[in-house]
Amino acid sequence: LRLRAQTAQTIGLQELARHDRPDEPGNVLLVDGRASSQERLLRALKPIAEVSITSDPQAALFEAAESNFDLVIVNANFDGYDPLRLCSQLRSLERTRFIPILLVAEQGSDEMIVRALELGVTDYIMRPVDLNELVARSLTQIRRKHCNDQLRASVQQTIELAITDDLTGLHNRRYLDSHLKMLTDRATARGRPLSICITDIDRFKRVNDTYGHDAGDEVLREFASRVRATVRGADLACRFGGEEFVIVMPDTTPEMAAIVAERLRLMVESRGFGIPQADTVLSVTASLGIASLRPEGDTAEALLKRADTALYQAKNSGRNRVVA
Ligand code: GH3
Ligand code: MG
Ligand code: MG
Ligand code: MG
Repeated sequence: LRLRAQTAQTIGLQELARHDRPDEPGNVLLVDGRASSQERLLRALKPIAEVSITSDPQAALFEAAESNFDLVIVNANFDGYDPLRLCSQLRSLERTRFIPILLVAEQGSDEMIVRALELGVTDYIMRPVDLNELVARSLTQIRRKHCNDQLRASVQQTIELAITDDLTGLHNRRYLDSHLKMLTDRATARGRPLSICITDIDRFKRVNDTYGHDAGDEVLREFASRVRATVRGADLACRFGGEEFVIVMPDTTPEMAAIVAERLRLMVESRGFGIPQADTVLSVTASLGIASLRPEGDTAEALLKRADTALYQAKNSGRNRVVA
């Protein structure tokens, strides 16, 4: 009878392995203090997942933060170590908080299971472990993790699309509108400087009129890439509309902003813009207006307005220059 039961169990596992694989193989981290159970669980999980094994909970946390696991199985069989500590650490780290945790618990440890569920452990299974159950519960978690990953990625992608300018890949005006106030409020609260620069390509209409709209687009893309090369990581660069761009520079004094703007002006002027469509290289210049946050009290709108007025002056006083 025992033999038959074992055979049935083995067949059951193989069936599961064959017909019930997750669409992609799962990545499982098995944290288990005992070599004998490590071996047994590994054999059951192998057909459905890539399995990494460790008996050291601290190493487990490290590994989980480094790799992309779909499931962490924590076997509560450590001498003198509370496995819920690892579970709670996994839940609190940014890089591991979405990984499902399957706890393997001792019979009669109801209290521990309740605490585990409270701190965010996803599921549990009792010892002695029924391997079919282990595989079934693991598969459920791996599938759900894959679904959640896809969902998160597509939400992320949707957000990216909504805040990105298609043509240049810079942020768009919607993003600027929603972030400028936040950045100026934060600078004011912390007593930090903040400057912005508005730049507009000179006589851009001529590019379109002479070489066509596609050539104009090419100039916009190249211009954006020079903007990108000019700004720091903390700066926010966006296409404000048409051939107008805005750079928000936190922690930047008026003097520093003038240097950045002048650097961008030179970067545009000093090297021609290649237009493959027209097989030509164009000289392009831009005018720039800068303004800085007034510490005594200011608004995002007023700041933008002052930069825009400065830009207008740059245009009126001959273009290809920076006005503060
Ligand atoms: P100024 O020096 O005074 O700025 O002159 P300008 O010709 O650059 O300014 P104007 O505002 O008269 O013209 C801007 C042009 O930018 C007009 C419009 O057709 C063009 N434009 C706006 N958006 C796009 C775009 O996405 N692609 C292309 N190719 N052109 C665009
Ligand atoms: Mg204009
Ligand atoms: Mg222009
Ligand atoms: Mg314009």
